[in-house]
Amino acid sequence: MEKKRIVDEKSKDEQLEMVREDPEREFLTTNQGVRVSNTDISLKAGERGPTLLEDFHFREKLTHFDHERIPERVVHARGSGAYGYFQVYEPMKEYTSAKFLQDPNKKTPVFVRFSTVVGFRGSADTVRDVRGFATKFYTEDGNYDLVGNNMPVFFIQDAIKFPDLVHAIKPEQDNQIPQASAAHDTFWDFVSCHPENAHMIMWVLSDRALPRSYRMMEGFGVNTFRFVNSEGKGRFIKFHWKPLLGIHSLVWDETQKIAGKDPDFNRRDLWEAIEMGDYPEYEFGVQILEEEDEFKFDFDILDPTKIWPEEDVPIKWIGKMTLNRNPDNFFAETEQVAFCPANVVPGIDFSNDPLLQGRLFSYLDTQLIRLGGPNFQEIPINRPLAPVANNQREGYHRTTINKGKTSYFPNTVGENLPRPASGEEGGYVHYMEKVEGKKIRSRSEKFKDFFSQAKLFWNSMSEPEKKHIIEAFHFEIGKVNDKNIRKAVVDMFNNVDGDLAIEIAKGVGVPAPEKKGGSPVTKESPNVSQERSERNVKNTIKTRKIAIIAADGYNHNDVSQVKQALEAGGAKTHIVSEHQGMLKSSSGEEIEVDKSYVTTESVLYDAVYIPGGKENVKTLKMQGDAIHFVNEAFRHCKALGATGEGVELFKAANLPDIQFAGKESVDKEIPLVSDKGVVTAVKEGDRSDFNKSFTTAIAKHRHWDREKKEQVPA
Ligand code: HDE
Repeated sequence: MEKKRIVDEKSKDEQLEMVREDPEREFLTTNQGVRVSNTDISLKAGERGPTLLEDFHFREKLTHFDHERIPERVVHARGSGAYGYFQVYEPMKEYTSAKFLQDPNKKTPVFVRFSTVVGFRGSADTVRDVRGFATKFYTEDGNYDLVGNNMPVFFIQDAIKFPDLVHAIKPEQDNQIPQASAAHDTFWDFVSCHPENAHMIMWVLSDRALPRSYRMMEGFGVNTFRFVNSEGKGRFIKFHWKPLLGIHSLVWDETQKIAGKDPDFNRRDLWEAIEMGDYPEYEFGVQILEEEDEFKFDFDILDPTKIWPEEDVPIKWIGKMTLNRNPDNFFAETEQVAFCPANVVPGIDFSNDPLLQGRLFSYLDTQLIRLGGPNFQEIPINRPLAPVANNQREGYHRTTINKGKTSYFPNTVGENLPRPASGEEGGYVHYMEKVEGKKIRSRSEKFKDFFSQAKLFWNSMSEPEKKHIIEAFHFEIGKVNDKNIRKAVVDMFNNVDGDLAIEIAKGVGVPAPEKKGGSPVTKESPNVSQERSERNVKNTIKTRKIAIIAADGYNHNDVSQVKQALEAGGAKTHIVSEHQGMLKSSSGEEIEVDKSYVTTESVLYDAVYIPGGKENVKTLKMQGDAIHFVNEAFRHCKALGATGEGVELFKAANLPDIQFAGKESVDKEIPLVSDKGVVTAVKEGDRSDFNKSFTTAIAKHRHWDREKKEQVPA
């Protein structure tokens, strides 16, 4: 029954209907199935008397409640999940025997959990952090978990350092401050003591740490794995997820405001998109490396602080994942799901990446305590679709009722079943890697190059991205109280790029390094930049949110044409006004307000549009909230559009250095202007040209060329 549910594609309404029709749902019962006659008033000795111990319903209700919480994940505590399916494009037989990677007609069910790493379960979504991107494939060979992140490298090279890293980045020991943030002394103390962090820090301080949406971020397996084909030939691989909506981020000021205005921003975005049928899609890619090429690179391919630059090892896009169903119950599914990098299927194997090796131990270990014992695989979300048969028995919360006398192998009593499967029968056969070596606590020489790829990353950034990284350093290091730590960080990054170190030093009150340093690497890898990446799709407004700010007297012709065009492009629009209720247009039509200034904010939208209408704009000009809306969206480099008298609001907002449509001289009028993402049109009537320009401006996502306009009062 539960297995069926995972692949169940019934609509919400159909499911509700099923619930209503279920006769067993009608009456409230105790856990023993006894119908309850009153659940609002406890049993008492007299109307004003004490509560009686014999009120078994009261005691059961409270006891269950008292035990509702389970430990949250030690990292990645805050997450959101979704169901979907995966399909491969063509058989991958040459590289792997994994069955779910063979048949393009086959849909393999998946469950994905996205997460932040550092914050506790109740923290905000838009903090600067790595995002987890964990996928459970319910394959016919058993469950395969790809437990990845939205950044392709990691802080440390060996899992034995993980407790130190996490202790340093979590809130400080004495006062539990700060929440969900790296910007404090202990973390940067850790960083300055571990130069191997340098590359990952560049990613964490980049815009990658501020995703606009889980639907618009990449995913990476990070560690090096292996594909093994049916002949037993192995190849090294790295996994990639590419979002089909492109890779987009928020800006820092915006993330901080959203953390207060809507701490569930990313969670809500994922939920709503799926509810509305805008199913997130990601292509699945692999970088494949022949074993004979293992030592061909100037980095060690087992080092998780290094990428395999795509210029050296291209990505092969081999399939697509679609997320099309929200969970029914957050706790049962998203909270109780247990991912583990050791959950592999035949055809996928491990490498000796020392971070991966440690991860193989850690996940099961933590789940034994988090989910209360060794039987958590029986929880529906964790149960494989493939049949399970073994001799493991008993333990807390056992639900399987095993039949028969035997729980050992081999046996003569139970027909010697279940028995191990050979490779031909689908048994998992570990890759026969030759391993030889002295027991030693050491890493190979190439692991010691900490700065070359941090420099490669820096070289690959666009100018706005570089600026954002420097600003992120100013915030993060600026929050560090101990000046010695601030100085140590500056000196550490002097090994990456001398100019970067000078820029960091300027903002954090410590002297620049005495001698300008820097790695000699000049190579670039444009796809590590979001802005320069060929995967950063900028030709669609699908699922973008646009605020239409209006008041009574708005121009109905403007609103209906613009709204229709945006929605035809797949965007969502909200009418925003001073209060909820109805607005009356200049020609008498009415429109319903979706959000008021009290219930929303410009930071929750991708673009803002102001329609014409004399009275409309007269009112808006008097509303500080409307002006602030425009200013703030401008400051965050979002597309802004106005038609007719709406342009006057932009003028009133003093948007710096922007050309507007309208009269240029007494006898010359420019009907439409698109300037740095600010699109304005005058003249009544057809809005199709405006719609085209505005749509293009929104699709660009952000207009960095006006970012230096810090004089905007928002
Ligand atoms: Fe994890 N990690 N991790 N991690 N990780 C956990 O497992 C750990 C690492 C990742 O949505 C924990 O069940 C060690 C890299 C994700 O449920 C824990 C090391 C990557 C999730 C754990 C790493 C990840 C986790 C906490 C070696 C990207 C959330 C709760 C340094 C490839 C999965 C749990 C979900 C969760 C250990 C490093 C991704 C403690 C020892 C690298 C997405 O077991």
